Amino acid sequence: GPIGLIDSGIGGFTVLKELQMRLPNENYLYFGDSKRMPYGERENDELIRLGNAIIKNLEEQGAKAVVLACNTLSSIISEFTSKVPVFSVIEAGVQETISCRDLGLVGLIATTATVKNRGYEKELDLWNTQIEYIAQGTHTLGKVINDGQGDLQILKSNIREAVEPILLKGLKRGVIIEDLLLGCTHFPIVAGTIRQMYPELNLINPADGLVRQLEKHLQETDFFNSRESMGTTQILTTADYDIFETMINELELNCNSLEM
Ligand code: DGN
Repeated sequence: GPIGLIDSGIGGFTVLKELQMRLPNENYLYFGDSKRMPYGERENDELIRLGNAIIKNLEEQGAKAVVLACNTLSSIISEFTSKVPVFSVIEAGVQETISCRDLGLVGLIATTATVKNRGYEKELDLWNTQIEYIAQGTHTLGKVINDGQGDLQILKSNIREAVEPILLKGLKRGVIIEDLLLGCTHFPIVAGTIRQMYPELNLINPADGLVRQLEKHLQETDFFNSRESMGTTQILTTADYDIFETMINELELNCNSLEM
């Protein structure tokens, strides 16, 4: 069966991209719930209902594993029930953080819901580190990116509004923040712009850790797809067909079908 991925829109494409590059023989089934974008502004009880319904749908289509390619959903992962293993970008993001450094302050930008749910902090607590996240939620950046980024100045001011408070909080504690975790899967799409604005920051993308985790899981179970041929990718979305099509081309994703 395929590996299922879930996001509220095109954000999960940044995870799909890494997966396709590193595990090209697998089949993928991507569910983008663009109609209900942004998840980051929704209440948990609604997110639980939406997430469980999509997981069930992917399972019914034969998914052998589900990747929550959305930090907002990952921040409430314990609320989901599934028959197959569920992978979280937050767990992967924390492991990526730990592989970057073992102490100090790390900047984190995410949706308002991810920050409110303390998704990253709770996961980090499970590890014995002296790392602390300085988190800043953004109401708008994910949506701006999902809508096609629009005007560059608007994009930049959204990025600035999210990043500046983190740098300031660091300075108030006498620390120059060096690492910034992109805690929403939409953000790596504009990593180039963030890098251009803040060349001194090392950007952490949870997708890198997620690919490693999933690869390990597939190797340890009998689910590893050892065939030689390229896998297939099916993409489903509940809205914004044109934006999906544009981003598939822009990110050069392998896509066998796009349906709405
Ligand atoms: N891409 C999702 C995330 O990683 O949190 C949510 C984006 C959104 O719904 N604003």
